[in-house]
Amino acid sequence: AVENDPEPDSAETAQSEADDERSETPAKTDGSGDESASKTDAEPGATGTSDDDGNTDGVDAESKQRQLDQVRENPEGEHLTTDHGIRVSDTDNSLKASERGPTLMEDFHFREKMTQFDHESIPERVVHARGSGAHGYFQPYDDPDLGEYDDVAELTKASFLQDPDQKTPVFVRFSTVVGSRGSADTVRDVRGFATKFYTEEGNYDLVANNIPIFFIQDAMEFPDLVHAIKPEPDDGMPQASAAHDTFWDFASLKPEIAPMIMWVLSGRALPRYYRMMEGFGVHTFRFVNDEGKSRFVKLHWKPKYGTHQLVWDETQKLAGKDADFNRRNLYDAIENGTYPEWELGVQIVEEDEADQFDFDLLDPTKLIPEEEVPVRPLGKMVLNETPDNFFAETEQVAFHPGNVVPGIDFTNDPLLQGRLFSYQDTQLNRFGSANWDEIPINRPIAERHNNQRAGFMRQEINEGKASYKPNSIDDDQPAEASASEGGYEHHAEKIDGKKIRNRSESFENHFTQAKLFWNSMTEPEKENIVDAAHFELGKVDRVEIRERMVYDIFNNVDHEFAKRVAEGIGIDPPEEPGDQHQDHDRSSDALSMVAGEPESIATRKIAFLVDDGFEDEHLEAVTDALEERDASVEVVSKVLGEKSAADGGSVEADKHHVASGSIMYDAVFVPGGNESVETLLEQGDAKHFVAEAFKHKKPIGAFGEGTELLEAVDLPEVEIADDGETVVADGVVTCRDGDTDEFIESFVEAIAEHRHWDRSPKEVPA
Ligand code: HDD
Repeated sequence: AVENDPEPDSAETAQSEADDERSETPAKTDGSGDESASKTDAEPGATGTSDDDGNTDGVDAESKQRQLDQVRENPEGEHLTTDHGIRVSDTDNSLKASERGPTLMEDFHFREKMTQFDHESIPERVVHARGSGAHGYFQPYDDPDLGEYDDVAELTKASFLQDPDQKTPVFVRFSTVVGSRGSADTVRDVRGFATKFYTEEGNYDLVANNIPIFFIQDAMEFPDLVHAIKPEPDDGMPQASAAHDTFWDFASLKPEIAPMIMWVLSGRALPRYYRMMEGFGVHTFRFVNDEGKSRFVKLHWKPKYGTHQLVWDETQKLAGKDADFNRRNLYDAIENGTYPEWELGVQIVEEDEADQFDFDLLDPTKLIPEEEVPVRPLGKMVLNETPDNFFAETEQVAFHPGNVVPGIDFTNDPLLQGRLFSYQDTQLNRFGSANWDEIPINRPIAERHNNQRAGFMRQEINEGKASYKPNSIDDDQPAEASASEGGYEHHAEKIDGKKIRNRSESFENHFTQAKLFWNSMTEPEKENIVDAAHFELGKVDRVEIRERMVYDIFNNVDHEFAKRVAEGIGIDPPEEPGDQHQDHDRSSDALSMVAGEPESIATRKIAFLVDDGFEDEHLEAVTDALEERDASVEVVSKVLGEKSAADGGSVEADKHHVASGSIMYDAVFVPGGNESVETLLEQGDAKHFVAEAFKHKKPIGAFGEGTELLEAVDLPEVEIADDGETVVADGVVTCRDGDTDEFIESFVEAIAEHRHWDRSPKEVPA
């Protein structure tokens, strides 16, 4: 094979380049040149990479990428080889005893290729199987607004939260919970939001969700919850959905689930994009400072581009037209340079103030209203790089809430305590080895030295004779680290009690916060919750389960809500409120996704409906205005190809109707042009596009003859412009023959609203 080599030196060159890179980026040294330096004589956590911006000791935004570079493989310009490096001359024909004879055992290439293939699937995650991930960095703010606290160091000693000049690499995986690996992205479900911070003090995993509370209070119940919500065990149905008897049977018998059910029936369970959802650590954790002082904290991610939702009808259509909708948007956003971004914030509660709430801080079914304890910003996270290989990175990344760094500690939340066991255990099932932490995506950047040095698929070659402590043979190395040397010390909480299998009385009030959530919703959001309950319970065959949900759960949340649900699912509405109902009118604005101010239109995607003969001037003016504001435009037409403008220019259609739909866009615009609009008027798809956008409460704009398409669709109670004035009606912005600037200003305002929730589109067929 070497004789036929087109570039005889290429393999050698690639190898020596890789070696050069390796020697430039010593990911496993402490930078001192003295590779034998132990934690005892190194600064805590020092890993010794310095970046181009002059970041000194410790990690920088690129540290993880440099580490991953060492295992990246690129076949460009190379020959095909076996796993053992033997060049392959023919990968299509097995070795046979004569042309039409049997395949020979001796064919090592056939056997290797087939064995690899037969073994290439690993168990999917038992929950959160469907997901997508990206790389990025976290950076503390320069001057965070911490209220009565002076600085972050007063709160926690965690080093990655301190220095605004230091960027810590992260890998984030978003997921749905219930569906299998190949299920659709847009189902009604909680979303996982798991972040691995590769800090200089070791990996910190913040394994969060997009909902701030959980279904159950004790990890002991987790297998029951998951068995109930997963496809039913006899027929394996339904996929990726709670809408079936076993889930609602369980829910109707577990009043502690009430607050979470309200969130899951709301738009929070239908995030518009991953980059437009909040994240929550859920449990109360501890921040611990240098002096050992501990405070309770709740961790929050707040998205830069706002918290937004899809609507139910849209999610179902998307599941068919683009099952990868959220995954695709994550990749597109990063590749277009509009990087997803979140702010990490923290609610802080002094230990001696923990009793001020009417719930227990250790109860994971409760949240602290943001109006009572503000969320203090600590820093920002930016995702700016998509993985090179889905399996190696997104599938093999493995999180564990037990991965914490000094300055972050646990509480006795019984759900958290159980998670601290479950994640390590589940990784053993997924990887078949305790060495899952050695896989490149899971490897810390911080140095690792210990006496664990065997097991399946061990990668490291540990030097030295003694793999035990204490030892005299290897000078008792590696040495334990004191707290001042970066050693993790658990917060010394005083515990005094009887061993007991019970639940605290302070965990008992299940309905106050469910009612708080209901009270905080706007009327359109309430309507969505009621519609969702109709769908979910409408799929439940057993009447007694539907009745229990309405009478025992919803009627204790809110009497009116229970009646509205009952009406849609063939149950007699309850006559009186439930005996545990909490008659309060407290609310929290932070819980609504609709209340609040409109935002910028940056990163929104607007469809332009166009055919031959469109008015170029309208298209250009509106495109420029939207792009100036960092929104993007796609031209949608009946068929792909070039569309000619009335005045001779042209534009290329980005999408055609069969493969797209209004569901993939944030807003729609119809420019003028006699011929173009006449063609659109003959297309059911174009009319459907507008009607559907209206039904989903999206902003719609039309200029010149484009307004005729809107008239033809007959949008209920919507005034359409018929002269030079721009008319704005419920997010529908039209102008027949006037000033484009005025039209654009109104259209941009309508897009900023995201959706026009007060519209009632129920009579629109789409
Ligand atoms: Fe969990 C995965 C988040 C409760 C047991 N969980 C998993 C993932 C996320 C969460 C985001 C996906 C990680 C990834 O992308 O690889 N889980 C949560 C949150 C919870 C929670 C926010 C409540 C506050 N989980 C929870 C409990 C248990 C588990 C109570 C068990 C006692 N979770 C698991 C697991 C998974 C998992 C079985 C499956 C795959 C994995 O861990 O790595 O161990």
